[in-house]
Amino acid sequence: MAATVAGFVILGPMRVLVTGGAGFIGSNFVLRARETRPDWTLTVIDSMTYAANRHSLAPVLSELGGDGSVRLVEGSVADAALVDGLVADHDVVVHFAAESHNDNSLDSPWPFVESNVVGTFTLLEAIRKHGKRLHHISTDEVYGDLELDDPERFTERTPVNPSSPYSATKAGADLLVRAWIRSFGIDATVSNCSNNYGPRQHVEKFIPRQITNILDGVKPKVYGSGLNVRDWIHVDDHNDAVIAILEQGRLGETYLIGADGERNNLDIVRMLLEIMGKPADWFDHVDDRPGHDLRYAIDSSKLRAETDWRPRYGDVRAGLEATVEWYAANRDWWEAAKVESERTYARLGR
Ligand code: TDX
Repeated sequence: MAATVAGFVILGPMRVLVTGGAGFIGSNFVLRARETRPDWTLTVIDSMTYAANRHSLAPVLSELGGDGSVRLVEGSVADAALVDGLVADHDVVVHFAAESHNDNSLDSPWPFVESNVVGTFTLLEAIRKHGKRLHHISTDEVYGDLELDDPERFTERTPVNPSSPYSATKAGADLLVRAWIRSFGIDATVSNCSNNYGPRQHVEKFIPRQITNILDGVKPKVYGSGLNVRDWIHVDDHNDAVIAILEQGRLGETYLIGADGERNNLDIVRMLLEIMGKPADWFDHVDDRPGHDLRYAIDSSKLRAETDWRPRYGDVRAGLEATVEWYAANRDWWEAAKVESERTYARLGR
């Protein structure tokens, strides 16, 4: 059995398999890597559920008029035969594929167990068999939540304490990766990031839901009091951190990614209303999400000490302005999904 080798990884030209690469963070990763690491060969595997959109990859897919630099394979990470063949043909796997929406996990938990737990297990077995490098993408939600006035933030040493079916399956996946590192010596790293925002995020999520509501002349919908705090990071900052971990991180380690962007939901809605020229009180309070986590907050000192990564979007407001512009300019990308998503919210009463 191979032992885990701790040390800095220097990667030359390499073949990268991106799971979930047609989803929000994964597609932005592909476009960002295309721009900043032009010598990488990129393949996407994506099950193309409602949360994926092939138009997010238009600049790199020949069938959509792009440069044809990326191959998109439609299939599930829980499909062992498909995953085995793809992993064998690549050097590195960056594992974004996951069911990720808390509200859906409360409504219907099984797809979360299948994609997040069984999918990660399937990938780990292929990584182990072929001796490839894995970077596993996860979330700060695995740590549970913090009180609003707690001076502490999450660190790599915080015990996992998930609240929802979604975060429980992500915690389960993270623990599988750690066990495969310890027991089988696979070459892997893990990152847990705070809430992402930016272009190409599904309209079911908080920020794009409110932006597209306002664009449609509908008031933003705030769950409960709106005092819940999230630690916002622009998706490009997240993906730059993933690339930094791939190139400079230590094998076997977990890194927390965050950009010191703590804001409560009311602050974000008021910022969007101001950017979009609406009165500050032009929103509705709706029923709260069951078990709604109060606050997430990330201490990313380890990542900053061990890599040269620094966030480029220090200012959440500037990032939101750019995001509003993107949704205003890309109605075709979101309009159909918006109808579906609001139908689900109407059924849930939120
Ligand atoms: O309409 C809404 N109104 C509202 O007040 C929606 C959709 C959400 N909210 C609140 C709930 C949360 O406090 O906004 C906050 C953010 O909600 P989501 O966008 O659903 O994100 P969250 O539940 O915080 O989880 C997100 O961050 C961690 C991602 O969806 C996860 O995939 C990630 O792991």
